[in-house]
Amino acid sequence: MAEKVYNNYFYDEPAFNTHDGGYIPLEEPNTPAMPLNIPAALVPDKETQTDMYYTVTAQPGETQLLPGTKTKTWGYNASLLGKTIIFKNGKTIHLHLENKLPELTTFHWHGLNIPGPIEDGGCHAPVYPDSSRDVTFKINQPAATCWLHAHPCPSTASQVWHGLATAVVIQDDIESQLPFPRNYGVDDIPIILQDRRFHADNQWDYREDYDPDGVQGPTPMINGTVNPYFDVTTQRLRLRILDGSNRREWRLHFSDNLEFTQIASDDGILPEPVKFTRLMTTCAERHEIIVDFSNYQAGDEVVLYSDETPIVHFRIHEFATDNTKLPEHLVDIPDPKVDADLPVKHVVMSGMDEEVMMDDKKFDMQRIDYKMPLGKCQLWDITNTNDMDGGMIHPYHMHGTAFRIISRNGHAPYPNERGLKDVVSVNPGEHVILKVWYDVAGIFMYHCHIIEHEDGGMMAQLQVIDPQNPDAKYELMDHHTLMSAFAKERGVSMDDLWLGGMESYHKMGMHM
Ligand SMILES: [Cu+2]
Repeated sequence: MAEKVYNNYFYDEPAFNTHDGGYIPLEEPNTPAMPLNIPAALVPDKETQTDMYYTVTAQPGETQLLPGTKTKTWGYNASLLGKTIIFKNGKTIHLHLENKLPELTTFHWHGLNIPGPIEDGGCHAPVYPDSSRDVTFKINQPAATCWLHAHPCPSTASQVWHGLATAVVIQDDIESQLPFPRNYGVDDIPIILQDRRFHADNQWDYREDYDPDGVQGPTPMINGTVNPYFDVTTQRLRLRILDGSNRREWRLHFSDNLEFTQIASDDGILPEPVKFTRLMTTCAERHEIIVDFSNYQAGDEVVLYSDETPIVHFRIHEFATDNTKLPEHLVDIPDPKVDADLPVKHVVMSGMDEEVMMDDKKFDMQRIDYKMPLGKCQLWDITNTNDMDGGMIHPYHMHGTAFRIISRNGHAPYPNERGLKDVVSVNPGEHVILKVWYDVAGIFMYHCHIIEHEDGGMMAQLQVIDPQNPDAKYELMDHHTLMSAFAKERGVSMDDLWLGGMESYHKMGMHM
């Protein structure tokens, strides 16, 4: 039987972001081709049999993105984005988190099953300028491509836009036995998809570009490179694709309709490899794919597109023949039994622009919206009620866990959604049923990952309660404290403070 190759984008076409009035199409940069930036792996301060120690520094810098003046950017241990951080499953991680930026930030470990709200690094764990925070947690999850990004409410979107996002790779003994390319930088590379608008003197201007439905720019920026090419020296190439954009959906396909194979989703390897010619990714999702260039030869070029815009040029060089075949079954996926005592939990994402809400409320840092017990599995029904002009797709994300997708409007999930996920994009009018369980206790956020929507209040938080310690107390920050700190750091009064998400509350007559 011929293997199935999927060649559509699955999502509801009328809800693609291209139909939004504020949509900004990508444009092919009119600048010289540059080698794709491959972030170096961050070197641990120390590593033992059981522990890994890292210093992660959020810092300002300047990056040569276009010819001429460098762009002012932010990054982690780098001027833009960051070094790739490697964690090994089973090890205890000790992080020294430093902030060299002019304003407060947080270090959110997107995709890690670690306690919240402090280790998780959401809005309750600020690190102020010229100060640091130390956190320790144990990695207890399968190999995956996760990421680190800033998460200070309500300025997450602006800080990610300035460059605070980098890949986090979890390694384990199961992945290392599978026949995947894993020579980092050679045949195993991150592909961080972002888009920016360059203003006068090659600078970014978040406020000028602000859109409450998500900031976009016309220039594709891949791993912090404009107009990149990559030199292919192996027959098979593994791409760890991360949609690190604030708003943009990427509809990916290669020249010649080249087939590729997805091997992993957000939080781990898929049960079976899935073949595609087209793949749509929405904000914060990860897709690991293997591309096989056996039909090409030295001197050829294969182009990765999003819609009609070329975004990465793969220049083919001599390579050794590689006859590796992937097994039909890759890994087993955990599938806990739903606890009969827990009712279905409903979550509704509603509104667009400033009206965005979750369960008819805007986010409040001091409010616990839901409680669930540690270690028990519950069905969550996630709905998107948008119905204006085709509506828009909201990528729903949960901190501190990975979930399984059970169904979309009663139908099977998409073929590449059978593994562990922490982001699921929900079409307008759709009910997506998830199996949700937590292996760690604490307070966790859940929200739309169009980052301006989360800053604008399409976010809530749950407390996962450990029955051994039901009265655990958590110190929660509040918006006012964080906003006062931002105002002080910028030397402005509270009345003159501008942070993207604030307008979404003010225009709805709400306080943060
Ligand atoms: Cu949204």
